[in-house]
Amino acid sequence: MFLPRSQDPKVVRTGKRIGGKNRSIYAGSIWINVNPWEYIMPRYLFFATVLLIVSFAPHDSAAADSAAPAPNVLFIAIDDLNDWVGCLGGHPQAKTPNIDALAARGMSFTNAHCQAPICGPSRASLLSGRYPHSTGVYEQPDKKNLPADTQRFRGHLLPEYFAKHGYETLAVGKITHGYPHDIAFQKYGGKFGGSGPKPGGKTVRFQYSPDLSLPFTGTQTDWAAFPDSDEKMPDHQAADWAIDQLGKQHDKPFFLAVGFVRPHVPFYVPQKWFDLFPLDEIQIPEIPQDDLDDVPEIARKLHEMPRYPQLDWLRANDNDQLRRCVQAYLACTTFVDHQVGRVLKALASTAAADNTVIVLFSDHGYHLGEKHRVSKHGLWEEATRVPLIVCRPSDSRGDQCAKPVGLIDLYPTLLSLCGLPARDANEGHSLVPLLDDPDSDWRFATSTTYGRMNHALRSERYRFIRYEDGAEELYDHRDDPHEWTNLAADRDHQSTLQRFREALPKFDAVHHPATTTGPVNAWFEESFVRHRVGSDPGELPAVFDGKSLDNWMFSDGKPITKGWKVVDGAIRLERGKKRAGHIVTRHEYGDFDLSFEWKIAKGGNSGLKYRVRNYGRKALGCEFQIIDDKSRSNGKPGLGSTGSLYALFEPDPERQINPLDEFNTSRIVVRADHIEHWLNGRLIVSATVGNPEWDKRLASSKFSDVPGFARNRFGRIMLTDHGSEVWYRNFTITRPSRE
Ligand SMILES: [Ca+2]
Ligand SMILES: [Ca+2]
Repeated sequence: MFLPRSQDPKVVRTGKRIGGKNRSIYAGSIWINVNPWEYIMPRYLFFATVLLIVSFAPHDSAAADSAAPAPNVLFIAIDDLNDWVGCLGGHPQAKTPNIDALAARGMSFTNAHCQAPICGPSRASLLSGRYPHSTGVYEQPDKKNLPADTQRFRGHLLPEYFAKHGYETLAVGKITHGYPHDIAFQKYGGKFGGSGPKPGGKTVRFQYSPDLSLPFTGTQTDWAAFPDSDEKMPDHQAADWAIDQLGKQHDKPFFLAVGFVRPHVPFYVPQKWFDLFPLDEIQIPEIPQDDLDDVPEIARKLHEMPRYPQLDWLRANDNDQLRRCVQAYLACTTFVDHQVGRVLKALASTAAADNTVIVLFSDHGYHLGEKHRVSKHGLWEEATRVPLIVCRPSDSRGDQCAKPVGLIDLYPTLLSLCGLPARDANEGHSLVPLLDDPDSDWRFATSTTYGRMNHALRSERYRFIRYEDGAEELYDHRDDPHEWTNLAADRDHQSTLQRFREALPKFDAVHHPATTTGPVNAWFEESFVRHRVGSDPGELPAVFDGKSLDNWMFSDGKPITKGWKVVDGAIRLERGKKRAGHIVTRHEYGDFDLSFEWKIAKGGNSGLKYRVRNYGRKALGCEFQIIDDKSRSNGKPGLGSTGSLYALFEPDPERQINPLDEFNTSRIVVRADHIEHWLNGRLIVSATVGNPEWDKRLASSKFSDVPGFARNRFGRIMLTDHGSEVWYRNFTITRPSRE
C-alpha cells in the first residue's frame, strides 16, 4: 500500500548540495533537489490517520516525574540498512513510507553513524555503551567469550540494565551478535531461520556465486525474488511475534526489541516487492571509474572484499548485475519497511502507544557500487551512515538533526528518556538535548572503527579517516557528498586535519578474546598477525632475550653478520672502520611500554628508533636520542641531546644522566598518538603526534618533507649505527596501561 508521490522532485543540474532542509540526492549523473517535507507530508498525514497517534504524555521525560508511569521502549533494529530511506534521501527511488511516517513524528538524525561497520562490533558497542576502541571488539565476536566478559558485557547490556531497573525485556529476531539473546533478554521470541529461506544447498544461487575456495570469511551475497510469500520470511514472523506481545497485558513497563534482518544478505524477498521497482527504471549510483585513484594504498587493501561481487562483473553488459542488485536492495528495504509498519500499527492500536518511546536504527550502512564495492566493511559514508529516529510519546512534529551522532548515544539516551539512573560506563552522550533543540552544542565528530587502529571521524561537514599506517583521507561534504575527492594532501585543509587528528581515539584496546573469526581479506590476514589476534593479549614479542640477536635483522632485512654482537647479556655495537648498519626488530610493535638500559662510549652517538617504517628508500621513525652530551658543544638539553625526541622535542632540562661508564635506564611509552620518554625514572618528553605543537615542530624539523612522519601506529624498533660504541641490555616490552 504505497501512496504515489504527491509531486515529482525538481530536477536541478548542480554539483552542489543545497543547504537548509533541502537536500540533494543523486540519480545517475544528475542531482535531484528534494524538499523532504513536500515528499513526506502526504504519506505522513495518511499514516498519522492510520496510526491515530495521540499523545498526552508530558513534554519531557515522563519517568522523571514520579507520578507518571515509566515509558515503554520499542527498539527497532534493522540489519544492514543504509541511507536508502525516503527521509534520508540516499536513493531517489527508495520507498519507505512507514519509516518516513515515524520520521515525520520524531527526530530523524541525518548524520548518524555506526561505531563499527559490521554487525557484531556495531551491536556490541551500542548495546554495551562503549566504543570498539575501548572494548577491543573490532571483529565478529564469538558466543562464548563475549558473555564470559563480566567486566564489560555480561550483565551490562542495555536491555539487562533495563531489566535491573524494573522493566520487562523482550526481543525477537536479531538484536545481539555473539551474545545469546536469552541472556540479554528475559523473553526471546526466536530468529525464525536467521537470514531466511535459501533456494537449496550451500552452493545454489540465483545470480552471484562467490569463490568459496578463498581462505577468507565474511558473508557473501546474492539477489532474487524468493521465496513466494512474506509468511516464509523470518522478518514477517518476527513482526507477528512482536505484534502478539504488544497485544498482551504488561504488568511492568516493557522494553521490546524487534530485530529485522533484511536488507541483510542475501537480497531475497518475494516477487511483489521487486514489482515495485521495475528493472528498466532502476537508477544506479554514479561510480567514477577513477574514484579509488586518490585514496591511500591501505584504503584499497583494507576495503577489499574478495568474496563479494567485484565491480567489473557488476558493471558488465551495461551494469546489468549492478542494476539487479540495486533493485533487490530497494525491494528488501521496502519489504522491511512494511514489517516496521505492521509493528508500529500494532503499537498504535494499544493504550501503551501513549507512553512508548520508539527508536529505529540500522547497525551500519552498505555500499551498492560506490567506492567500487558492494559491501559493508568500510570507513566511507555509505558503510557508516545509518538511519536513526527517536520518537518520544509526546512527539508529533517531525524534525531533523544534522549533528554527528552515533549508535553509541542510544544507551544514555534511552536511560534519560525513561528516567533510569545514568551509567558511568557509557561513553556516548544522551541525545535528549538534541531532541529538544537539534542545534544544541554537540560533540565535534563521531567515530567509526574498522579493524584496530583504523578510524573514521565524521563532523557536521567533513569525513576524516586515518589508517594504522598513518595514511589519511579527508572529504568535504559541503561540496562533495559522495566523497569523491580526497583532500588530505591539500595545503588549505591542514588546520582541519589537525583538528581531526586531535579528536582521534586516545587509546586502541587490544583485540577482545571474543574476536576469533577469520580475516575477510589478505590485509586483515596480515593485520591479525601484527596485532597478535588470538594470542595472549597481555604479551608482546620480546625485543631481546639477553642471549641472541635472533629477533633482529639489518634494516634491509638481511641477517646480522657484523658490528652488532651479544656480549655479557648486552647488545653491543663495536666501533669499526666501516659502519655495520642499523638493526631492526623482526616484529612490528603498535602501542607499547618499553624499558631498556644503555650506555655509550665517550663522544658517542646512537639512538633507539620506534614506529620505524619505510618512507621511500629511507627507514625512519621517532628516536630516543642517545649521545655523550658532554662531548657536544654546549652540553645543554636540546633537540639532539640524550632523551630528546630527536629533532622534534627537547627533554626536560632537569633530567639526570649517569656517568659515562654506567648504564642509564630509559623507558618509552607509546599509547595511540601519545609518546613519553623517561630517563632514569623521570618523565622528560611528552608529545602527541599530530597535535598543533607536533605539526609546528615537524614543519621546522629535518622531517618536514617526510609526509605522514610517525603517524603510523605500527612499526619496527631500530638501533642506530652512527659509528659509536654503544651497549643495550635488559629490554622489557609490555602493553601500555590505559592511562
Ligand atoms: Ca548488520
Ligand atoms: Ca576519489
